[in-house]
Amino acid sequence: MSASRHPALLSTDPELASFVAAEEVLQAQTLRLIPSENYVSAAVLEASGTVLQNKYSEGYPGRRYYEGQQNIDRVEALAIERAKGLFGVDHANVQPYSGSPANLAVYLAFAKPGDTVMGMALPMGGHLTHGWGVSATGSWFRGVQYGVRADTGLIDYDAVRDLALAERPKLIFCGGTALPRTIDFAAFAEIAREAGSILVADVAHIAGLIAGGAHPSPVDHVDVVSTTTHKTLRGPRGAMLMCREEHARAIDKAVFPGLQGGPHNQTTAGIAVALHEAAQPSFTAYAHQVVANAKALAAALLQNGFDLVSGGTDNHLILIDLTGKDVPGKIAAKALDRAGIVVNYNTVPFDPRKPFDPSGVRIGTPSLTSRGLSTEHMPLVADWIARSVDAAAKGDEQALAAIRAEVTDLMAAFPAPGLPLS
Ligand code: DSN
Repeated sequence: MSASRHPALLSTDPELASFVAAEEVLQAQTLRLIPSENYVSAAVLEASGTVLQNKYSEGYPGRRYYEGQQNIDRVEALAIERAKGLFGVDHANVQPYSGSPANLAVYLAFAKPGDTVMGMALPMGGHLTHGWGVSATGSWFRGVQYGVRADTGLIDYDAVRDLALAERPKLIFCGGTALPRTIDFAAFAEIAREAGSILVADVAHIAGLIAGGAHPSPVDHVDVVSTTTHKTLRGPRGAMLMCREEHARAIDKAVFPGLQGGPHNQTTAGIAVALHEAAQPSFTAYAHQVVANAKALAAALLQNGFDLVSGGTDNHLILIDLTGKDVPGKIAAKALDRAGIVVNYNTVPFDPRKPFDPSGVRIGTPSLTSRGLSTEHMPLVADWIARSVDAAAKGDEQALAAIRAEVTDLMAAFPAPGLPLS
């Protein structure tokens, strides 16, 4: 870490400073393929570390329980206006601390404990908070879950409809964490209308693609849009809930005072900056490049003999099914990490293995696109992945070290936003 970058931290707490410095090096040198991660800009980093942190602001702009809100109100109002403008919504709440609290606030707004709620099963690509059993949402509510078809890996909309009409859930969640294909929000809306359910689109993974016009928007189809702000949207760790005016009061009451205390104002500032960045033409180009890179990477992986869930991707995310290889997901992910390629192991639909030792590896292109890699680099990335999985099967640490050197070399040529060392 350079003294000029974090001088006070370095002098007050050199041990902690050394961890941050090591993380800066790691993020600069590695090829980060976790699809829910990204690099924020230097401006977002700066906004997220300001004195706004020092304020308590329970309430909403103009309606606070604390004084001294002259500037905080302007920050939050700006973030709200930018969210409304970018996504074309009536109402935005920018206070949820992250995606799970945001989703919990939706339950609080529209359901009572014990009510039936519906979402995609976690091992099929859904999220814990969509009613999965080990989550509070699956134990305080009665979660019923849909999945994908075994033969196509695609959402089975007929099965979703049958389940919704049989169960009449209070809430239906669409969206997830390992879905490589476009979500048909209109189809979900039709199902939710027939079932009399509130429809929630959890677009955490694809919010940046939606903002940049690289994925259809759910806004005209759903009751509530829930999103984190730090994935493809490239903001700080936080979340937003957006809805039509008719649901605004219920959503705001659920976030505060229902679930949370004071908003994290420094994060709100970072969100405002990220929303401003996402409204620029360069972000539209970024979002489309994320998808183009993912499609090119998927094609190159198929050429290298990998099986991909659903056969490819429409968005930023690829789910590699290693069932046919000698190497399960966790061993592959750890070998890739040693090769300087950071991924996460993941269940695949109908996975015969356990979630902590599953058959898949989940990758995505948001971070590498933020560094300027383009479709021409994707065959090389696929080749590195293939060689790493092969090396993992053979226990060939030398091969992994050689790939790591190649990765470090390429990454040095593509500086990452917000990092001094790239
Ligand atoms: N953050 C989500 C993801 O990695 O997709 C999981 O909650």
